[in-house]
Amino acid sequence: MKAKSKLVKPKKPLTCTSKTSLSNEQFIELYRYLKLTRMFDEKTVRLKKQAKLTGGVFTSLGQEATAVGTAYALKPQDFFAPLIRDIGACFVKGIEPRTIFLQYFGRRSAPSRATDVQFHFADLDKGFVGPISHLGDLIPVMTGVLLAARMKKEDRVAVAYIGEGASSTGVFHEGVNFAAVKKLPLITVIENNGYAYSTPTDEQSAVESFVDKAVGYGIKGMQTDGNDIVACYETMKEASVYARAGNGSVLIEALTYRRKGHAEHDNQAYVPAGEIDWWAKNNDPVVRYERFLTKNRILSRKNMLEIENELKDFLQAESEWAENQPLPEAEDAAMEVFDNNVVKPAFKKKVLEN
Ligand SMILES: Cc1ncc(C[n+]2csc(CCOP(=O)(O)OP(=O)(O)O)c2C)c(N)n1
Repeated sequence: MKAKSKLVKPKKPLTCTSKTSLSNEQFIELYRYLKLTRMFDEKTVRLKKQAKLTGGVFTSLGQEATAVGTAYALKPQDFFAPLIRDIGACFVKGIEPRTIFLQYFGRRSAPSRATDVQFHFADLDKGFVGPISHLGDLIPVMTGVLLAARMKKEDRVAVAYIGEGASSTGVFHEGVNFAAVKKLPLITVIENNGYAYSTPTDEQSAVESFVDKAVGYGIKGMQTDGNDIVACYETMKEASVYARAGNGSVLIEALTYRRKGHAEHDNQAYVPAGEIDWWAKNNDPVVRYERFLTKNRILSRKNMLEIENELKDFLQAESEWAENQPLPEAEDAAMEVFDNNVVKPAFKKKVLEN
C-alpha cells in the first residue's frame, strides 16, 4: 500500500514538523480538537455497542489529524464539505458534539429531525455544507457555493474532503475540472487512507501519488503527511493563502491510514495481518502530536491527562443531554415529504415552540 511504503521503517519515533507559525495557545487548542475527535469516536463506538444509536458508526481512528489540522487553518467564513472521516473538521468549525449526538440518537430536535444520521445536516452560518451519501457529488456543489461567493464579492475559500476511493468517480473529475477552469478557490483534500471499503489503494488508481492528478487539471498540487497535524495545518494554510489570493484551485493529498473498517460492522478481514497494529504502534497521529508537545515543553503528561478528563466529562454531559431529548413522533415523517405549509404549522406548534 503506497501510504505505508514511504514509512516502512521510521528511523526514530515519529513526531510533527517544527516548521510552523502556530503559537503555544494554538498548539493547545489544536490538541483539544484532536483529542475531542478521537474521544468522540470512541464514545460513539461504545454507545453503538450498547445499541443506543441509530444507523452505522463511522470513525476516523488513525487519521484524525488530517481533518482537524487542515480545518484549523480555515477562516470562520470559509466553507467546508466533510465526509465520514472528517468529524474533526466539524468540531473545529464550531459544530457541537451534542448536535451530532442528537443525530446519532435519532432525536426529534436533531437538525435532520431524525430523518438522517451522523453529521448528515448543514449549518451554513458555520460554513458547513452537509455531506450526502453520493460520494464526489459535493465537489460540484462547492464550485456552486464559490461561484455564488464570487458574485457576492465575498472573501471565501471552500474545502471539499474526499477519500482516495471517491476520487475515482466521474463527478470528482467534473467538479475539480470546473473549479480549475473558473479559477475558483476550491481546495480538494484527497485523504489517501489505504482502503475504500475493502479496495486497497493500488487497486483503486494507477497513479503513483494522487497529488499527480493536479497536473492534469492545471492546478496546484500539494502532498502532506496526514498523520502530522502540524504539517496538515501548514499545508492548508499555504493552500488557502494561494486560493484566496485568486490563484485558483488546489489539490492536496494527505497520506494517512484507516485503522477501523469502513464502519463498525466491517471486520476488516481483507487487511493483511499485522498492518493495522503497525500503524497503531508506529504512526498514530495523537501519539505523534503528544510527543511533539512534550518534547517542545508545550504540555506535560499531567496537562494532557487533565485535558482528557475535562473532555471525558464534557462528552458525557453532551451525550446524556442528547439522549434525554424526545424521540420523533409519527407525523414528523411527513415533514419535507408532503406540503410543508400544511404540515409545518402543526410541527412548529409541537416541536419548535417547545
Ligand atoms: C457514488 C458512490 N458510490 C459508492 C458509494 C458506496 N460507498 C460508500 S463509502 C465507499 C468507500 C469510500 O472510500 P474512500 O473514498 O476511499 O473513503 P474512506 O471510506 O476510505 O474514507 C463506497 C464505495 C457511495 N456512497 N457513493
